[in-house]
Amino acid sequence: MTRLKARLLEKIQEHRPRTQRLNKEFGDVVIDQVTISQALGGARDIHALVTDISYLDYQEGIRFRGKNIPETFAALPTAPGGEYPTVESFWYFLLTGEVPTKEDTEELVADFQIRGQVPSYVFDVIRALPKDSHPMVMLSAAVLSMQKDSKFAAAYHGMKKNDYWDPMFEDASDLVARLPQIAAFIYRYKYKNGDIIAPKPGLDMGANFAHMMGIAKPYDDVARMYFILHSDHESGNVSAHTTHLVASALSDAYYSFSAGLNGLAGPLHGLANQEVLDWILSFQKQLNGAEPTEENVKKALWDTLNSGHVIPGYGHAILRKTDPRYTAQMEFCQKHLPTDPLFKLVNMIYHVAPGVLTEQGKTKNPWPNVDAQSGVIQWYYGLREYDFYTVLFGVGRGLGVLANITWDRALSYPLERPKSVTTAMLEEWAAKGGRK
Ligand code: CMX
Repeated sequence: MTRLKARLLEKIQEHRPRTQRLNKEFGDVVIDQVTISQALGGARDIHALVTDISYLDYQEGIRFRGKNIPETFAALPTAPGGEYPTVESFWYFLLTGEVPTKEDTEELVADFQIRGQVPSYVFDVIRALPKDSHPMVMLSAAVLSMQKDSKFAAAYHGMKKNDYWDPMFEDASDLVARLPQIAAFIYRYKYKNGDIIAPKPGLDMGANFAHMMGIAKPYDDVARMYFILHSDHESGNVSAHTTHLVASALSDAYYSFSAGLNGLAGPLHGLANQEVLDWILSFQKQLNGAEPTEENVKKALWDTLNSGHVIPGYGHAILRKTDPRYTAQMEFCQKHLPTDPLFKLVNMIYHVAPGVLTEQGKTKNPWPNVDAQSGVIQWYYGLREYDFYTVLFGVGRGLGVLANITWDRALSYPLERPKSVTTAMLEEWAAKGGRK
C-alpha cells in the first residue's frame, strides 16, 4: 500500500463516525428551505450537498481543504526547478487534507508513472472518431473506453460497502495519472499531424505534460498552476455534480467522470474558456487593425448582449466577486507576459465589462470567472487551437471530482434522488403561501 493510500484509510476511519453521528443523532435538523424560484431556477443555492474537499465562499472564492489559492500554492512542495507545486502533491492534499512530505510526493510521482501507462486501445478509440470531432468528445470517449478495466466494477460483487472506497481510489488514481497523456495525445493527433511525443520517465505531471505537448519551459509551471486552479469548485457545479450523481448509482469512476466531462463541455461551464478566445478574436477581426480602446470594447460587449448572447468568462452562479482563480492567473501574466497585447486587451475588458453588465442589470455577478483569463496564457505559450482549452480544464477538473467520488464511497453517500413536483402543485402551494 502506498503512503498516500495508508494515510487516506486512516483519514476515512477518523471521519466516518462524524458523518454517522450527524445522520443518526441530528438527521432532522433543518439546514435550508426551498423556494419556488429555486425549484424553477436550477436548484440555485440550495444547501444539499456535502464535501470537505473544497468550499466556495460567495465573496472570497475557493478554498481547497481550508486553504485559499495563495495559501495552497505556498503550503505545497514545489516541483524541482519550478515555482508551482507538483500536481501530485496537490492530489495528496485534496484526498487527505494534509500537506505531503517530500517522500510522500516522490512516491506518488513514481506511482503515477506506473499508473499513467495508457492502454493502446484508448488511442485507437480516439483515432476511430471523426478527426473534426470536438476534442472534448475525444477526451470523454477515451475516458469511457477504459471502463472495461475498472477495478471497482470488477470487485463490486464480492465486496462489502465499507471497502468500496479502495477500488474507487485505485480507478480514480489511474485516471488522474493517465489524463495528461490522453490530453496531449488528442492535441498532437488533432493539431500536430499525429506527431506524438511519448512521456518521459522521472518527470512530475506538469513537466511531463509540457514535454508531451512539445511546449518549452515555463509551460511545466503553467500546467501545474492550471490543473490545480481548475481542480475543484465544491460539489454543485455541473461537472462535479454530474460526476457525483452518476457515481451515486455505484457507477465506476470511468462512467462517472466521462459524464462529468460532457457537462464541462457546455458553453455556460468549461467551454467558456474557448468562447472567451473566440469572442476576443472576432472582436480583433472587427477592429480590422485598429487599436482596441475602452470605447470599442464597450460597444462590442453591448453588441454581444443585444444579440442575446452572454459575455463569456463573466458571471458566476455562486461567486459575487472577481474569481480568485482569475486573479491568480492575472498575477502570473503580470509576471511573465506583462506586455502581451492579448493580456492587455483582457485587462481592458476587465475594466469595462463589469460596468456594462451592471448597466444591463441582469447578472447577479458582473465580475470575471476563471475562464476570462486562462486562454491568454495558453495562447502566449503557443497553444492557439483554442477549441482544445476545455480539455485542459477537464484534466484539472479530474483531480477534484475524482477525489470527491473516492470520499463519496468512503462515507457511503447514497444514491442521489431529489424529488420532483408538478407545475400544478407549485400553483397550489403558491396560492396557499407554502406547501402545508
Ligand atoms: N453575460 C450576459 N448575461 C449574463 C451573464 C453574462 N456573462 N451572466 C449572467 N447573465 C444573465 C443570465 O443569462 C440571466 O439572464 P436571464 O434572466 O435572461 O436568464 C441573468 O443574467 C441572471 O443570471 P445569474 O443569476 O447572474 O447567473 P446564473 O447563475 O444563472 O448563471 C453563469 C451563471 C456562469 C452560467 C452565467 O453568469 C453565464 O452565462 N456566464 C457566461 C458563461 C461563463 O463564463 N461560464 C463559465 C462559468 C465558470 C465555469 O463554470 O467555468
